[in-house]
Amino acid sequence: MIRNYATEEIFHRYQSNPIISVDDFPYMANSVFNAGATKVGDETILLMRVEDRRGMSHFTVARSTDGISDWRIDSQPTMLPSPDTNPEELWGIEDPRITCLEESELWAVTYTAYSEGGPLVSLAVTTDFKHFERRGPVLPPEDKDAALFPVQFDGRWAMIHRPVSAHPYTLAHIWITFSPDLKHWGDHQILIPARRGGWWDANKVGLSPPPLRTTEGWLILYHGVRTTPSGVIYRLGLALLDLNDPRRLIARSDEWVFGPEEAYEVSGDVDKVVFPCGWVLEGDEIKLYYGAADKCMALATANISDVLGWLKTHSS
Ligand code: BMA
Repeated sequence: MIRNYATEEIFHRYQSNPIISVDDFPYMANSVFNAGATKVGDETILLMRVEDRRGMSHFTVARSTDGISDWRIDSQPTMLPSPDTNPEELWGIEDPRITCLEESELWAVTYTAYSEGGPLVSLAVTTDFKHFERRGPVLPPEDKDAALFPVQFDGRWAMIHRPVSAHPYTLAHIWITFSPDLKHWGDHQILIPARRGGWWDANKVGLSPPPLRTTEGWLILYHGVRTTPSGVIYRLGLALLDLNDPRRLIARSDEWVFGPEEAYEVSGDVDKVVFPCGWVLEGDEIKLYYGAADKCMALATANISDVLGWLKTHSS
């Protein structure tokens, strides 16, 4: 079989990466990574996961006019875990994904709440990224890597997520589920299965940033977790879903499109990890915000038509 091997990189790292590290912080913390991202007016907002020096995570907002530099970081944590009111947040809150719900002008934040029963998916909404209204846990443990679509499909919200089964032979696949009210979820099905064997995304995959609407379909960036004798490697691949029926997978890349290479991605609290939870599309340019080695925040950019073109020629 003749196939196309990639000849050039599609995502380009910002030359002054990392864009934010704990050295930039107004208070002491262990690490800042895996931020959700969105635009509010002219500003880019990063809702960053910050791990404190006890090992527990909370969220802090950073704002920038160009989405690249001069980040203004809230002087105190913006959203702390609240185990008194929300026991599922006992060991912290992690990896927020932001979706602007278009009809309501409400931002939905899906995040991992680290409960005594394991990590689960929680939902909060905000209008200003200062105050957050918790809607509580929406999917039980173990489940992570969830994000909503910005629009409804036939009157129902859709959410992508990644449950993990306790069954030893079951792989960790990406799933999709639907809800009439953002509270009750059903019609669960596998959306992007983990591959098997020697693939870069064998055994465990998860959604990275929320789905991005393009003329060709919903663009998905997902991570594949490769287990090696020296630890895991988190890399990223692309997929495309049907615009009207997001259960339909139109394309999926065979190669990974982005992986850890630079020193700040290869060495940190967890080595060899690139983990984006947010991206912003402005004109033709995607700005991809990713956690690097569970230690700092970095930026890469890509042209949307290059990304879609690459996916067409690198789909299995
Ligand atoms: C995943 C998540 C991420 C983390 C990644 C690599 O399971 O917990 O928050 O960045 O592992 O450690």
